[in-house]
Amino acid sequence: MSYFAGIEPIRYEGPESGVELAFRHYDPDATVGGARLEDQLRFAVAWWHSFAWPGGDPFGGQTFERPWFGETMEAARAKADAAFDLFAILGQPFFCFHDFDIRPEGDSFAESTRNFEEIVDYIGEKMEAGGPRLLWGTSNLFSHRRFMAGAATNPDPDVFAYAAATVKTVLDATHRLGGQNYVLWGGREGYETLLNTDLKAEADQAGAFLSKVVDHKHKIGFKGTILIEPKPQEPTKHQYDYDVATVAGFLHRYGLQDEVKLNLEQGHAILAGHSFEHEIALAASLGLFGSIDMNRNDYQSGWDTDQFPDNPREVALAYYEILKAGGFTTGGTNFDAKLRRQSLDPVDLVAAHVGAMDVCARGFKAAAAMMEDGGLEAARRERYAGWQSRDARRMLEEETLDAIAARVREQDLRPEPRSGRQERLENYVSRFI
Ligand code: XLS
Ligand code: NI
Ligand code: NI
Repeated sequence: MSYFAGIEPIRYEGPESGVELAFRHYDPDATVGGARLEDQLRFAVAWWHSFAWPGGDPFGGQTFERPWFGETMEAARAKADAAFDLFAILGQPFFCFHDFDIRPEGDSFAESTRNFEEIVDYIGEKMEAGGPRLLWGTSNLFSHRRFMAGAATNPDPDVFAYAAATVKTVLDATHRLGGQNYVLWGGREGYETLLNTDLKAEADQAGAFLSKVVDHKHKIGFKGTILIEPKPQEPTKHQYDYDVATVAGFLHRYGLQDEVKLNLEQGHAILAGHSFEHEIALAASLGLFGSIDMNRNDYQSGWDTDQFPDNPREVALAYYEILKAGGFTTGGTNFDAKLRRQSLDPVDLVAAHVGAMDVCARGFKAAAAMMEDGGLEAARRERYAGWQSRDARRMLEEETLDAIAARVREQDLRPEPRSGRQERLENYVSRFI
């Protein structure tokens, strides 16, 4: 019997619905911003938090009792069955996984790989039977103790090799399953103490590793996007892929800026001291925007708490930047989010996703309406209008400091400060939420 027995597929019922488990804003077939909402948002369920996470925290272990827990192939298949049962209830178009989430660890690389391939085939059959598609695959290069000092950036070359072999296997499987992207989140690529760390050596190792991943992608003909997911700290004290700006610098340093894009997570942006929309806008302005993990952090705790989104305004501002960047191509909205550890019931897992999908739909509609209205862009254009003048263009392209100084004196320039109109723009946004 299904773990989710008794829970019907969720339907769109409109904003006034009194039914607890219903979509009030997410109507997959509605046209919003010129396309179907389902195709705009491209929701994905994350295998790890939803099906593999036992509910532990630093002070206590497992709280969830899922019938599929256990390190056997039988348990792994039962987990996949439960996952596809949840997918059928939610009707979302995508899911994501790490190798580690779907297969039991073996005694050797060869055995882990055998386990993995067998489950990948099992999942592939379920996908063919009408399940959702794979938004991205990824390798877990951080949970096993062999990776405690990093994967690509490990001081031990054998760990680098083990990690490279793992990524090859998982990238191949992602390709086989028709995955749209392959994600590399930094895991333990970072350091705990500078006292034992060679920054230059570790950066060069990471650059070489990523270049090999890109080469392999081309070799096998994978058409998806390779994505790096920035995060400033946790698990290591200092993660190398700190934020968008840091990763952009890294990609340019190793000549990978045209090969790799970014998967941005709301909670990671907050940990880095940025807003989510800042990270999206910056990535877009650098041509690096790829995909998002739409899970928030608790603003007080300073941890990557991975909660489901619940704030339409924040979500709207994020989607506004995504729409400005032209919307998703291979990317989508992954819920890298976990329940709170007291949320024990099967229905909690359903409700968490339903609420999150609805908040995103609501925010997205607001963002699309703002785009269509064009008020923010008109204000922005007006603010920068002076740069359209011939003098301004010539100054950027030709004039030396000497020439500029002479012109300022000659034209007796006296720049007049103008209002930035922040409150009026905030009020404007509020009209759409
Ligand atoms: C951890 C990351 C991780 C990646 C996938 O903080 O968000 O879950 O998304 O490895
Ligand atoms: Ni995270
Ligand atoms: Ni993530």
